Amino acid sequence: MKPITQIWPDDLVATYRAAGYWTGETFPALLRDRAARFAANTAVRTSDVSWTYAELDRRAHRFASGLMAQGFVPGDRVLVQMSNVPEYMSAIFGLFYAGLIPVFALPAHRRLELDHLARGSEAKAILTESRIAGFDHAHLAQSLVEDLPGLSAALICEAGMAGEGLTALEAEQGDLPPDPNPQSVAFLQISGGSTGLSKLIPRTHDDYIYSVRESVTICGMDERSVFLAVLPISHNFTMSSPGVLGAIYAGATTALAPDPRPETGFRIIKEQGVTITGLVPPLAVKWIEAAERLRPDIPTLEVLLVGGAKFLSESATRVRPVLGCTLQQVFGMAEGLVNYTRLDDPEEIIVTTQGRPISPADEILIVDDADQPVPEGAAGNLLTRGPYTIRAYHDAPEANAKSFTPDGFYRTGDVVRRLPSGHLEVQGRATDHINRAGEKISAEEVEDHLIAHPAVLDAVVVSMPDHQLGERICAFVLPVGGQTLRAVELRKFIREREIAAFKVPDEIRLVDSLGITAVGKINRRALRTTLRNEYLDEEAQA
Ligand code: AMP
Ligand code: DBH
Repeated sequence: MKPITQIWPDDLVATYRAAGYWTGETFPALLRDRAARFAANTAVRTSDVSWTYAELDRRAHRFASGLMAQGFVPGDRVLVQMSNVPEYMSAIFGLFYAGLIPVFALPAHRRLELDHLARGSEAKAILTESRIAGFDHAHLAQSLVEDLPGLSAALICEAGMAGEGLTALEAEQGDLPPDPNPQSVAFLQISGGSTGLSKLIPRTHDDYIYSVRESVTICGMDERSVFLAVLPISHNFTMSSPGVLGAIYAGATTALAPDPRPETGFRIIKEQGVTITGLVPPLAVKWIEAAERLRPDIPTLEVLLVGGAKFLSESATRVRPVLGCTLQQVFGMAEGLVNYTRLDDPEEIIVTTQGRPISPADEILIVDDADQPVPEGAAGNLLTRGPYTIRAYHDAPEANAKSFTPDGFYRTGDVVRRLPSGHLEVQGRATDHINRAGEKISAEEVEDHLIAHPAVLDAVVVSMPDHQLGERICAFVLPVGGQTLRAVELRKFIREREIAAFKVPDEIRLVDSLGITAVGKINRRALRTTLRNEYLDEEAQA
C-alpha cells in the first residue's frame, strides 16, 4: 500500500504549533472528550432517533470493535458512500476509533467514480447503505468487490432501520488502537476536479480540526446550537463549514434532512429548533421563494450559510428579510482554504462578498497568468497557502505539478478580487469545470465520455449560464463523418456508462464543425471559450 501523507515544511509546522493553530487534537480523541464532557447532550436527532453524546460514543466504539474483529487494521482505507442518516455519524467515528481512513464518496457517485476512488486509495472495503434514494447501492458495492482485487468487503448499512442499520456489523466494545499522530492523515476528501476524474485530498487531524474549530467560533456555534445537515453529509461544506464535525466540536446537536426541499427543511427547523444550516445558492433561492409563499414559523434559525457556488447579491439581500436570519457567505474548497463573511460584518459586505479567510496565517496571492501579483483591488487568479490547505494530492505527480506552485501555493483556479477589508469577491474561474448547483464537473471528464461513443469524432464541453442551476453542462459534439447520431441516443449512452447523474450533459448540440480543424488536445481551453462565447452571442441576438 502506498503511504498516505500530507507534509508541511518543518519551519511551518513549528510556527503553526507555536501559534496554537495545530493543537495535537485528533478525531478519536475529540469524540471521546465530548462524550465525557457533554455525555447527556443530544448529539444526533431525527424524527425517529435521538442519541446523546454517550450513546454516539458507545455506537462508534461498537462499530470500531466490529471492524477490528473483521480483521481491519489501522491505516486501512474504507470508501464511505452514505447519505444523511444518523448511522453516518457512528460510522465515521467508528472508523476513526479503529484507526481506519475514510475516503468520502458522494451518494450520486456510481460505478465509474467508486471504482476510481477505490483504486486510487487502495480501499479494503466499501461502506454504503443498502439503498439511497431508491438506488441499490448494496448490489453495486458487491459487484465492485467482485471486480476489484484489493477491495475485499462490502459493509452494508441497512436503510430505514431508525438508527440500527449498522447493528449487525457491531461487536462488544474491546480495546481500541492508540490515538493516531495528529499530523497523520485522518481521511481523504475528493476534489471537484477540473481535469479528469476526482483527485484524492489527504487531510490531517491537526489541519482539519483547526479549520473546524475556527469555523465553530466564526459561525457562532456552541453546545446549544442545532445544526441541520441538508446538503450531502460527506461534502466538505456539510462536514466542516462548520458542518457536522463543527457540531461535534461544539457539543451541539446535528439534525438531518432526508431531502433538500424547503418544506422538509422548514418542518425540521420548527420541530428540532434548528439554529444554523447551510445551502448551495440554487437551493437558497428555492427556500427564499418558498418562504415568501409559506411564511414558515422558524424563529430559531439564526444563521444560513450559503456557498459552493457564487450567490448573487440580488438573492443574498433577500435572506434576512424573508428568512429572518443572518446570511453567512462561505467560499471554501475541499483542498483547504475557507472564507466566511463574519456575523457582524456590515450587511453590504455580507451580501456582496464571499467572505475572508478563516486564519491570519492563510496566505492569499492574487496573480496574473504569469504568476505576477495584480494591482490591489484588481481581479486575478487566487493562490493560497496556509495551516489547513494541502500541499499535494495523493499519488498524483502530474496534477500536483499543475495545481501547486514550487513554493507550495495551491492554485485554486478561482478568479477573485480583494477589497481593502480583506474580503474576497469571486469573479469567476480560470479552469474548465462546470459549477452546476455547487456540484463541480470537469469538462474534460465529460468530453472523454462523449468521445468514447463510436459515432463521435470529437466533443467540447462548456458551462452555460442557467437561471436555476447557476450553470448547466452544454456539450458540442462533432459526429464521425457520414454517421447519423441523435442527441437522445448519446445521452442514453452517457447514462449507461454508470457515472453520477449530475455529470450527464443538460444540453447536447450536434455540430458540423468545432470551428477549428485538427482540434487535438492542443488548445481545448481556447476552443471551449470560443464555442461558449459564440453560443452566448447567438442567444443574445435571438
Ligand atoms: P472543490 O474543490 O470541489 O471543493 O470546490 C471548491 C470550488 O467551489 C472553489 O474553488 C470555487 O470554485 C467553488 N466555490 C465554493 N464556494 C463558492 C462561493 N461561495 N462562491 C463561488 N464559488 C465557490
Ligand atoms: O464548494 C466547496 O467545496 C465548499 C463550499 C463551502 C467547501 O469545501 C466548504 C465550504 O468547506
